[in-house]
Amino acid sequence: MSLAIGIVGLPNVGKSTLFETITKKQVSRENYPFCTIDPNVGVVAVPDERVDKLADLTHSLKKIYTTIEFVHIAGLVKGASQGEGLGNQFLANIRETDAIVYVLRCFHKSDIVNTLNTIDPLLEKETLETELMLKDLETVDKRLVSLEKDVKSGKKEAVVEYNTLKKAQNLLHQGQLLLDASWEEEEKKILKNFQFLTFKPRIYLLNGLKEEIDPQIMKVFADNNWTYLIIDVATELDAVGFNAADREAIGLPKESELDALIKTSYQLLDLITFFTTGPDETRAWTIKKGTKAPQAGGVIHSDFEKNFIKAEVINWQKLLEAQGWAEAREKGWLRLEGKDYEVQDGDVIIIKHG
Ligand SMILES: Nc1nc2c(ncn2[C@@H]2O[C@H](COP(=O)(O)OP(=O)(O)O)[C@@H](O)[C@H]2O)c(=O)[nH]1
Ligand SMILES: [Mg+2]
Repeated sequence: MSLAIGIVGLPNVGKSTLFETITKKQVSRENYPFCTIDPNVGVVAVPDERVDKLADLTHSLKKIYTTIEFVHIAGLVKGASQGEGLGNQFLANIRETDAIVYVLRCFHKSDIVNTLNTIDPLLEKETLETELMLKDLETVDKRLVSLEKDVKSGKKEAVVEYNTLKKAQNLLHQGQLLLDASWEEEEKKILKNFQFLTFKPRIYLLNGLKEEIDPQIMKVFADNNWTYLIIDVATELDAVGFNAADREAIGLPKESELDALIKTSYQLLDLITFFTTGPDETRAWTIKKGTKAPQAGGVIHSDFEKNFIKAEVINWQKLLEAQGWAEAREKGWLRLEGKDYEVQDGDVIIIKHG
C-alpha cells in the first residue's frame, strides 16, 4: 500500500519548486520496484528512525521504508473544472490520490507574476476549492442522470445511491466540501467509489516565511482546524541534502520541512506503521489504524492473510531492549496474538501461517 498525495495550486505559487524538492529526495528505484514510473510522480521514503535502529539490531542487509507518492499537476485557474486551460484533464490525474496538498502563495517576491493581484492565501484556497467542487459536481450530475431509470423502477440500491448523491449535490451547490459534511457509514461507502476530490483529506501548505504571513490568516486556519504547514519551499529546495547541523547553521529547523509534510499526511490519514526485521531486511509497512493481524499480514503477502495462524508481536523498543529476537523470546517478551489482534504503531511482527 503506497500512499499518494496530489499537489494543487494556482500558477506561480511554488508547486514546481515543491515537486523539485521532492524529486531531489526521491528514493532509488532499486529498493522500491513497486513504485510508479511517471515524470509527474515523485516517490519519497517516509523517514523513520525505528527502521534504522531495527536494521542495526538484526544486521539487516536492506532497509525499506514506507513511501509516499506525490502527484504534480499543472496550475489550476478559475474555470479549470470546465476544461479552462488543461485543468480538466489534470484534475483527473489526482482522482486516485489519498489526500491533497493545497499550495497557497504567501511569499512576497515582486518579480514573480501572480495570477491574483494580491497575496491572498484565503482567496486562493477558495478558488481551488471551488474548482474541485465543480469537478465533483460534474461527476455527481452525470451519475444522477444515469441512475434515474433504476430509481423509477424502485431498485433499492439505486435509490440509496441516488439519495446519497442528491445530498452531495446539494452540499456542493451550497459551496461545501464533501469531507466536511456528516455522513452515515453506508453513504461514505458509496462516496468512496467515486473518488471525489473534495472528499479527500487536505493539507494547506502556506508557502513562505513565517514573517511573511499575516498572523490573522494563520489564526483563521487554526480557528477552523484546517491542517496547515508553513514552509518556505524555495529555501527547502536550496537545503536539499543538508544534514541537521547544516540546516541549523543557516537558521532552519533541524528537520526537513518536507519530512514534516510527510508526517502530517500520515497522521491526517490515520495511518500507522509496523515492522518486520531480520538479516535479509528491515521493512516498514503502512496500515490503517485498527487493522487486525491477519489483514496486516496480508499487506506483506496475501498467503499470510489466507493461511494466518497467529502472530508473534513485540514493540520495537522492547525488542531493542532485549537486544534481539532470541533474547526477547527467552525473556518471554514475544506475545502470541490471534486473528482479532489490532496491530499497534511500532509493533514488530512475525506472522505464523499454514
Ligand atoms: N521567495 C520565494 N519564492 C518562491 C517560493 N516558492 C517558489 N518561489 C518562486 O516562485 C516562482 C514560481 O514558482 P513555481 O514553483 O514555478 O510555481 P508553480 O507555477 O506553482 O509551479 C519561482 O521563481 C520560484 O523560485 C518561496 O517559498 N519563496
Ligand atoms: Mg509549475
